[in-house]
Amino acid sequence: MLPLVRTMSLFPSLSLLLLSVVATSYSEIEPDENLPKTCPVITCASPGINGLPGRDGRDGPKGEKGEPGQGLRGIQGPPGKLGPQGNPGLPGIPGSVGQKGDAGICPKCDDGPAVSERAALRSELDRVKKWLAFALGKQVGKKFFLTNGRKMTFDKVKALCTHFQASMAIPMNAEENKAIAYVTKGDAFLGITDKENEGHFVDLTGRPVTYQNWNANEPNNANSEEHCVMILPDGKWNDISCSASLLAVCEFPV
Ligand code: MFB
Ligand code: CA
Repeated sequence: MLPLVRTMSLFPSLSLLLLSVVATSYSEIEPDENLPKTCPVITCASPGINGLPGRDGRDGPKGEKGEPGQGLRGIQGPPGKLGPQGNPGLPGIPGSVGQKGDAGICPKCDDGPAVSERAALRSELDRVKKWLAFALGKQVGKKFFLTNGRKMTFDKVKALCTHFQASMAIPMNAEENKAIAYVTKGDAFLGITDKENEGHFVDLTGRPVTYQNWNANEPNNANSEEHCVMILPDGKWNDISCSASLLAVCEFPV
């Protein structure tokens, strides 16, 4: 059975007839008070043209974050301003040895001993050193230990060695200790004390002494007044009063 609208579009005269029938039928009907007041309008025609666009709707919910854009990178900006000066660098490696210079001119050198005379003086000095080593002293490495054979207090030994541009003897190891005992045959002051801090023995510069060679039961600080150190004939050490009178022995740089 074809739908009504379709039938009517196929037979326009029929559609007029039908319309007139519908209109007549409605005009003869008395409105029933009880019936709802509606007015069905049946319009049968070809579809109308589209209406105007509706008003914009409300904004929808915020969308997901998009992928980074593929736009072109910006052009490189200008160089930044100069930074603060850096710290001085480490010293460079030493340069190579330069060429030998020309012979120097020394206007006063002519007054001094000639080159040959200087050589003679050096060998004489070496000979004197050997005499001292034979008689009173002993060399170990760069130290020459010498005694003047006299006894005196600690402070006087210290002053005597300083006067001769030397230092009181301070053995740094067993070999030096043995040389000092050999030169003095014992009973000599060493340049070591615990005056500043009882029981803490230091050299004349205040540095703790690493090499020590104490006799049995020493140091004992007898009578609480033994703050200097002496070397015994066998090379052992004993703490002793600084006012004792003992041999002077100094160490000279070779
Ligand atoms: C002590 C010694 C002290 C004195 C005393 C005569 O040793 O520790 O320094 O030399 O002898 C027993
Ligand atoms: Ca002692």
